[in-house]
Parts: sequence; C-alpha cells; structure tokens
Amino acid sequence: MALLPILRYPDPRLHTVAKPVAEVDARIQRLVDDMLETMAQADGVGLAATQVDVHLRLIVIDTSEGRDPPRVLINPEITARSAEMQTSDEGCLSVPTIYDQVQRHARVSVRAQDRDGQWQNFDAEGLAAVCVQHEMDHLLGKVFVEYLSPLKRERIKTKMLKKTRDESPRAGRR
Ligand code: K1U
Ligand code: ZN
Repeated sequence: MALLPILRYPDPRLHTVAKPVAEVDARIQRLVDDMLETMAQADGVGLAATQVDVHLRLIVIDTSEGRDPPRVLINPEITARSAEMQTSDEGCLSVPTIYDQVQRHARVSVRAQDRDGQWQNFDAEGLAAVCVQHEMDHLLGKVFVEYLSPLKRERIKTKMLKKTRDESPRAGRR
C-alpha cells in the first residue's frame, strides 16, 4: 500500500468532474487500499479520489470511530434526501486548518458499489451524512469553501497559498 499526495485548495484539479468507474478490477482495489491508508494517516473521516488527483467516482468514509469497517463507495449515487437540514462544522484534508459551518441534508440514502463491485444501499445520518455529501461534492469538482461567502473564500485561498509557499519555500522558484 502507498500514501498518496492530497491536492491542496486552490489547486484547479480539485474542480475536475469525476468519471464513472467502468470495472472494479485489481487497479481500482489497489487505489481503494491506498486511499484508505492515506485517509487514516491524515486522520480524516473521508477521502474522495479527486483529492488524490484520480478523477473517478470513488470515495472512502470512516466515521464510526473504529466500531465498523470503513465504507468504500464506488459510483455512489444519493437516492433520497431528507427535507430536514442540519448545519455543522466541516473540515477538508485539501483545506487544512480551515473549519466552517455548512448546511446539508440531515439524512441521505446512498447506492454504491463496494470494493468487490457489489451494489449496496445504506442510510446515513449525523457525521456520516455530512461526510457522504461533502465527498460527493468533491466528485463534482466542488470544495466545501464554495458554500462560504466570496470574502471568506478569498481569505482562505490567500491563507492556503501562503501556507503552501511557507511549507516548501523553493517550490515555484527559478
Ligand atoms: O477532505 C475530506 O474530504 C475529508 C474530511 C471529511 C469531512 C469531515 C467532517 C465534515 C465534513 C467532511 C475530513 O476528514 S476533515 C478532518 C476530520 O477528521 C474531521 C473534521 C470535522 C469533524 C470530524 C472529523
Ligand atoms: Zn474534503
């Protein structure tokens, strides 16, 4: 297994729309395993393939604090959304150190293939519902900061560019 580099906002590749996975083969299973390792190492509760610069409809989620195995969602679709909404703090491994409030559906029903290519259905609420909607936005090229005001978004963009420069001061120099 391998740790994959995570794209950082405002990298334009985060706005790529992912394509469906045609076949769940050994290459996809290896990507799943690498994404699970990358998510765990980064202390995340979710990760979308978009964030590791692979533009396929694949996400992994682990919101159960070790009680259940992580969920692998290949070609996920939301089949039902609650009318009730909830507002909660969100973070993103592609926008480190930034947390802000986002309103989402309180419950969603999801249909997706698992690591073996089998179709599964499940209902999510609480953090799992937030995480599914956040990760599915990534597959559409949307980052959670796009729900915030233009002013906040510009401040975050500036902060992330500075953070990236400070962490690798030689990058981009001639
Ligand atoms: O970058 C990502 O897409 C992963 C992201 C998922 C997420 C967490 C919480 C709300 C929405 C989306 C993270 O894992 S952020 C870091 C984190 O571990 C966390 C943040 C807030 C609450 C719980 C966990
Ligand atoms: Zn994210």
